[in-house]
Amino acid sequence: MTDPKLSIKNHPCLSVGAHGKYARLHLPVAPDCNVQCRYCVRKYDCVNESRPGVTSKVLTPVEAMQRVRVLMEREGRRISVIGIAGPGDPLFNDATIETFERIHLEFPELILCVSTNGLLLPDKLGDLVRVGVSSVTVTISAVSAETAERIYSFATYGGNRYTGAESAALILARQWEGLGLAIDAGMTVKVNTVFAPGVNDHEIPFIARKAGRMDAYMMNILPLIPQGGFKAVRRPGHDELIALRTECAPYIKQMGHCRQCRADAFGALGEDRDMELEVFHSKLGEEYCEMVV
Ligand code: CLF
Ligand code: SF4
Repeated sequence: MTDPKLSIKNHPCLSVGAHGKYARLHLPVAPDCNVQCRYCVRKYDCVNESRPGVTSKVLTPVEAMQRVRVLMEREGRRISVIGIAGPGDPLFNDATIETFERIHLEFPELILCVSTNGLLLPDKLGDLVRVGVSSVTVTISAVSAETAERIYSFATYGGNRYTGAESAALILARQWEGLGLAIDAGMTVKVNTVFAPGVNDHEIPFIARKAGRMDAYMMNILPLIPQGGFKAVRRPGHDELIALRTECAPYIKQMGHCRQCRADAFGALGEDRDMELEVFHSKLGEEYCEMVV
């Protein structure tokens, strides 16, 4: 695992000082998801971490590794973090651990970062530690099962499908357990919370307080992108987002520079190179590499 101090200092999401200086590369190797958030339209990237856009082209671990090699060769000094953030839940896809393992063997200096809905975090934590992941984001948008039930419609776990109150309670329990275990394992843990006005705003300060008490490093409150079953819920305005972050700030450090980037994003935050089509020839091989980065 990367030195925890460096994994914060050089991480463009965790450090305001690093966000204009260092780039992160997201590898879209995780298409499947084990829960259904009601605001998620599955043809897009996971909106717990990303904004909807052109669907990411899913890469295999081998293709992901080629992308890492090409970009490290081209601008390695600027890249500090490799993240896996979808398009589904990274921990529900075996390709995630395999990809991290390959990267860690070849580029041990890179900070490895994963974003998850948390359902599988207690089960996969040992694998994440083994392959060198030092930074974890868990999306937690409720503290009560009633509110969680309004957010999630089902969960698949251990071969069973859970719905209603049962799935809400399962998801919440696993999220908080995973968060605590990841902190105990020495990881830097960020909580992402989707702010859906009228649905969970009253619980967000409680999430902040609980996560702060457990020593999570940072909270990122993301404004809802209204779609799917949440189409009728409005997107919160800038002022109410700032007010909520201010209310939560005494409990846990707040992130204010998130760009809700895509599962295949590349560049410094806000650079928006993820929206460009970059076509180039790999210096490393003969293969022609067409990438959306
Ligand atoms: Fe990616 Fe997320 Fe890691 Fe950053 S993004 S997996 S913590 S390396 Fe960053 Fe993008 Fe916001 Fe995420 S700006 S959506 S917070
Ligand atoms: Fe969609 Fe992400 Fe929720 Fe899965 S965890 S349903 S991909 S928003």
